[in-house]
Amino acid sequence: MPDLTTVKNALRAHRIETPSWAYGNSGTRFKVFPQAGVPRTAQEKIEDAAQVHAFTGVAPSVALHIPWDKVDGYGSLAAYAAELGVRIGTINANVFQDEDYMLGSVANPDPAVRRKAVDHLLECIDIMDQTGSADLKLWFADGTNYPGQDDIRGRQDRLAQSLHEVYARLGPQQRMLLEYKLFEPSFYTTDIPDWGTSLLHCIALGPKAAVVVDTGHHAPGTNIEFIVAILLREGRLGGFDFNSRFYADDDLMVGAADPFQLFRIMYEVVSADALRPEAGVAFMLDQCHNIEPKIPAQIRSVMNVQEATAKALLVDADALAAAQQGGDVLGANAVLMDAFNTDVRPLLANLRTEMGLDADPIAAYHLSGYGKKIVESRVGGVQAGWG
Ligand code: LRH
Ligand code: MN
Repeated sequence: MPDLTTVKNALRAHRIETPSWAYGNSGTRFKVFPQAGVPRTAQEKIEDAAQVHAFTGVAPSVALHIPWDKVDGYGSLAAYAAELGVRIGTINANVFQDEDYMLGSVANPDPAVRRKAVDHLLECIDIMDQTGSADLKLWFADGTNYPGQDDIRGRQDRLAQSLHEVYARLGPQQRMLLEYKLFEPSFYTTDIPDWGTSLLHCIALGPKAAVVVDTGHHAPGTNIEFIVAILLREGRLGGFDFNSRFYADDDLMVGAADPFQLFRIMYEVVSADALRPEAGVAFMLDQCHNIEPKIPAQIRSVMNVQEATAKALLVDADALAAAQQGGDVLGANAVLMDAFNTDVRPLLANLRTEMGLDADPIAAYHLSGYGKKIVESRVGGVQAGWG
C-alpha cells in the first residue's frame, strides 16, 4: 500500500489552473443567464480565481483568454495577480469569434485571413512575455460543414504553415499546447479533430509543442485514458482541459458526469509519474457554469480533481503489478476498484487542515461572505462573458 505521507505530499504539490472565463457569464446558443456579482473586468476574474486558491490551496494560477481578458497593461495585471497570491497561467488565443473567420482562421483559403489569425497568435506570445506565462494554448474552430466545401489536405498544409510561423516565435521556456475537438462549431470536418492529428502537427513542429486533452472533445464512448497513456508515453501530453459531459461538449464540472473516468485518467497520469509539476502536464479546468454559482462550482471542481487524484495515488502498485504479471484479471481489476471505492474525503479534509485551510472549502467560502460582497459591490458596468 502507498504510504499516506507520500500521497499527501503529492496532493499538496498538485497544481490545478482555473479559467478566467468560468467566472464570467456563459450559456448555450439558447440562452446565457446572467448572474449577480459576475466580474466585469479581468482584474475581478482574477480576484475570484484567488478565492478558489485561498480555499483549496492548489489553484495558484488562472488562465486568460484573449481578447476576453484584454487589458492595457498585462505586466500590471500579472502584478495584481501576484498581490492576490496567484499568477497568470496559460494564455488562450481566440480566432473563432471574428466575422473574418467564417471559413476558418489559420486554415482559411484566404491568405489575408490567415495572416490576421497568425498575427493574433503572435500577439498572444507578446502577452506571455509580459505575464511570464509559459504556455500558449491553441484551439481552432476551423473546419468545414459540407463535403467538397474545401480541400482537407490543403487545409492541413495551411494550418501547418501557420503553426510553424507561431512556433518559431516561441521563447526558450515557452510551449505551444495544441487542443483538438471532434466537432462544433464545424460539423463535417474539424481541422484538428483528434489526438492523432494534433500529435502529428506537434511532432512536425518540434519539442515545444504538445497535445491538450479536453475531456469534452471526444466521441461518446472514447477511452480517454488510453489516449492519455499514449501521449504520456510519447512525452507529448501538454495538459488537460478538465470538464465533464453526458452528451457533447457540455463543459460541466469535471468529475460530475463520470467520476470513474476521471479516476482512470488520473491513474494513467500517476502511474506514469506525471503528476509532479516538473513533468510538464498542465492540469487546467475549462468549464462553463451556466446555471450554478461560479466560484463554488470552481472550488467543487478542484475538489473533484483532488478526490480522483487521491484515489489514483492510493492504488497499490505492487499488488497491481503482481496481479497483471500473473494474468489475474479479476485480481488486477479489484486492486484498481479498491482504490476507486476508497472514501478519500477524510484524507483530503485532514490534508487541508495540515495546510492551514478549512477542511470544507465550500462551507468556508460561504462563511467568508465573499459571494454576498461581490453581489453588493459589482453593480453596473458590463458583466464579462464570451463576447
Ligand atoms: C473549445 C474550448 C477551448 C476554449 C474554449 C473556451 O470548445 O474547449 O479550450 O478556448 O473552449
Ligand atoms: Mn477546452
